[in-house]
Amino acid sequence: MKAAVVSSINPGKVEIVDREIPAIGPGQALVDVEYCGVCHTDLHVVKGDFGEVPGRVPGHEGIGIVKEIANDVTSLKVGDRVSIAWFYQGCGTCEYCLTGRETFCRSVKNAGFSVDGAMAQQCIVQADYAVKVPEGLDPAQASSITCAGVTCYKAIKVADIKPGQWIAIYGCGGLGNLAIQYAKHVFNAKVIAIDINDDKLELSKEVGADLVCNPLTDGDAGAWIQDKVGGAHAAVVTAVSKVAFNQAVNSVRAASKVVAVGLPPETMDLEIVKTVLDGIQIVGSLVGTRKDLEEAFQFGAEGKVVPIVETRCLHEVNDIFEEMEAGKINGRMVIDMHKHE
Ligand code: 8ID
Ligand code: ZN
Repeated sequence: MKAAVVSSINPGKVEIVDREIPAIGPGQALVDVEYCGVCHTDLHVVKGDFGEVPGRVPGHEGIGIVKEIANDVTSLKVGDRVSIAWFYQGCGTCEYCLTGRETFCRSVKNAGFSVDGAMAQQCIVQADYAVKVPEGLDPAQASSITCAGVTCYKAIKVADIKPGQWIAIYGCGGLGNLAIQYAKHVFNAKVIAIDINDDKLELSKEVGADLVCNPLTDGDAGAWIQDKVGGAHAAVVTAVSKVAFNQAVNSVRAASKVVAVGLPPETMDLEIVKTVLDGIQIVGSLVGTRKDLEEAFQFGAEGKVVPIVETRCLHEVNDIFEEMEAGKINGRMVIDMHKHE
């Protein structure tokens, strides 16, 4: 099978190689990958931002069809369409797994980082952890919900936003445009979109943002939001820059949450007095559980959330990373495993 693997000689790049189709073990299934979205997390992985993983197959926005199951598998059957997500497997027995917080399992496996992911023609999944794609959801669009969508859906849950309240979404890229859609069309919030690229803000308006702010031309987004709406009731930060995290803290009302989602390898500044006097809560949010993904898929199937995707070939992964780094992608680039140009 063809697979993209993290290069051991070209830093920050993948190589396309021929690999043996992996053999399934107990509890596992082999999936013929149809689509795999390219998430900014893949770029972090390939660049070694979370530790070097040469030879690893990246990809955690995978969608494919089950081709083979192990004898003991009862949760999937051949022909099912399933996802290959960052949350690949938990231990199933620890305090996190048992209390609905399975993504924080200390022995978690992550597709495309600690185990091989979906940027390959075939991929192994842990049957009980592969979430099924509902009827009526386009598989290329489903790939985008497998990480970007569910992550934003979960982050907005964590933000505790109520209908009619203002939520600020920092970073309107692959994740952010879906955060806007979930916030607006699922949680019935009013949305302020913040990005440093005007084309991202144009798209944000198209997908439902009520207000848009470009800090490069409108000035500090924190002050801008305080001025326009008296502060947001919550902020979700998907931007890959500490600047956005700092502005987010200044953009919320007292006793509000700032939900950190983006993963820039930096530290944010946090004014202690403001944090205390304003009762600001800053909380990290990591992808979503299997149940969150099931729900996030369903909103996609109902058309409340429509991922914006463009299909590409497997050999274009490095080009996609360059476009991502340059901020040129609107929505998500999705590798179509059956496309060869
Ligand atoms: O579970 C999680 N927490 C999770 C899941 C998936 C992805 C976290 N992530 C992380 C990724 O690893 C990455 O660090 O979220 C971040 C965003 O991923 P993405 O949406 O896939 O990346 P993108 O498509 O490149 O979008 C980033 C956007 O941020 C904007 C860019 O213009 C782009 O639209 N941005 C930047 I960079 N600096 C900004 C700033 N200062 C900014 N927007 C506003 N202010
Ligand atoms: Zn991701």
